[in-house]
Amino acid sequence: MASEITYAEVKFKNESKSSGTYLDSATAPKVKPTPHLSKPGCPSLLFTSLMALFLLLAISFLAAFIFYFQKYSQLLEEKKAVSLTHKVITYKELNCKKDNPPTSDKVWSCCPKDWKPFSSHCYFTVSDSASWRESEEKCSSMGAHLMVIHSQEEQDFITKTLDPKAAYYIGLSDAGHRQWRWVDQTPYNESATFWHQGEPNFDHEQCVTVNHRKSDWGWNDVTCNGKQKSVCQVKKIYL
Ligand code: MMA
Ligand code: CA
Repeated sequence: MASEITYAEVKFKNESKSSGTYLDSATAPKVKPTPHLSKPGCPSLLFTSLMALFLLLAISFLAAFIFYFQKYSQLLEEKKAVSLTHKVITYKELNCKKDNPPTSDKVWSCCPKDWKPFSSHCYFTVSDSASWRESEEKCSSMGAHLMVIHSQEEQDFITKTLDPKAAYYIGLSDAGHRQWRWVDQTPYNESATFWHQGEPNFDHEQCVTVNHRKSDWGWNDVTCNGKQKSVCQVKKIYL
């Protein structure tokens, strides 16, 4: 096995003389200097190249990892958005009646079991009391939203079935600065509102209930965290 030893300093003694160093270079044996690829403390070219290659690889892997991680996160977000917008609601039972005359090419108009039909919608009264937000979430979990009232007939239809001693959240709230908004994004039409006399009366009351006062049903603005019953609404299903 060949091994390499590098001498940092070599002194030559003259054989013929008992002591002393060579007097001239001609008499000194030719010592081939070991080819130094590097100075001490300086990495060899091979080592540097390997390190560079390794660094390049590491950076490439890191870049690829970041790239795919971002792609994956984006994909997850999209999937979440899709599952939110395409939420599957299963109604175990539908009550259908033949529309006469049919409003579309579909013949049957249906409401989920225990929901009350009126015009093109179905209504469900939630007797558990909750905040406005929780009530809306409850409706949403059933594929519905808090009731939106656009006519006196619609209000009369539902209030006939309600308890006059209770108040029920409807899908109307103040988006700020008395800007009333319906949960289904339909426009708030001032001329089709049914506020009780003197209502709405407090800026901090940003949610709305329908309740019975002095022999009539009407709207009252209330604080949104108060626990109230509620009415949900969903479009009829046409088959
Ligand atoms: C309560 C509360 C209000 C409502 C008034 C009407 C005292 O506050 O329900 O929202 O406007 O009653 O008197
Ligand atoms: Ca009020």
